[in-house]
Amino acid sequence: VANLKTKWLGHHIHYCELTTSTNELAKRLAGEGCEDGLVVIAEEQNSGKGRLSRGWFSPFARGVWFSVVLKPPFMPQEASKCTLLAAIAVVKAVNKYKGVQASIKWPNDVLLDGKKLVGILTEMSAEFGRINYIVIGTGINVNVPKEMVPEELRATAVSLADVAREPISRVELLADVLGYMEELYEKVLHEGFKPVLEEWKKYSSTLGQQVKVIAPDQTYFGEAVDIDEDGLLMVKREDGRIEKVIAGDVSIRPA
Ligand code: BT5
Repeated sequence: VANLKTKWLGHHIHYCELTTSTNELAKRLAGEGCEDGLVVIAEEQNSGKGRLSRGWFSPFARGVWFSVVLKPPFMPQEASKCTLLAAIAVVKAVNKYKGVQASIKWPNDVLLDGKKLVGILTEMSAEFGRINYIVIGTGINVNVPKEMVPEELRATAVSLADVAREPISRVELLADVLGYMEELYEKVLHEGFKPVLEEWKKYSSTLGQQVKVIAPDQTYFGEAVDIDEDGLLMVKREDGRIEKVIAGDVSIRPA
């Protein structure tokens, strides 16, 4: 990757033109004992994954579809916070382009003009209370022409090129994201997640919003007031009670 300024992240790259899902490939390579900081990139995924067995549309050469393998020393329950870390890294990188002001929708979306620009999927393998590895998969729509976007996504998906007022190099963008990821990850290793969670709040479009929380067992309205030290969203319900929302089983919508 040209322009890469990291000390270690992405110094080993596994590149392919086509794969099912870079997360699946990264998990396989991690299982075979690949190095910490391996980055798996594909020009195209024919079975890109979202959360809860949803899909991720990943057409050839139109986005940055990649996964990072990390072997962090922290507890398995901390792993999900890496999604927040990745989101900050992407927002910082894309916001350098003229005309672009993206923000983070808790927990794993980066939005631009209220539409989904990026999706992040963090997966983990742990054993005996320790992390073997985590895989952070990130998909950034760079230049997916409207007519190429599947009908059902047209109203909700956006590409960087739809908004940016300058050309975008996918390689430079990736190098930038990896640079920020490494910086944030090293901060976590030295100082814990606290400073990163604080930084996350600066880029969040969720906090302060009236939201509708759709959980499997209940639906309610409230105001997203904060995230706690575990990265859970804190929602103040109309009766004043604070509800902690766990990512994965809920959908958050502006109320
Ligand atoms: C996500 O899931 O947003 C996580 C997506 C992670 C994708 C990356 S790409 C590299 C790595 N390898 C993988 O296989 N995955 C990761 P979720 O919050 O469940 O959102 C999925 C939903 O987003 C889908 O059901 C669609 O509605 C929508 N969607 C699918 N493709 C999209 C796209 N390209 N742009 C915007 N929205 C999309």
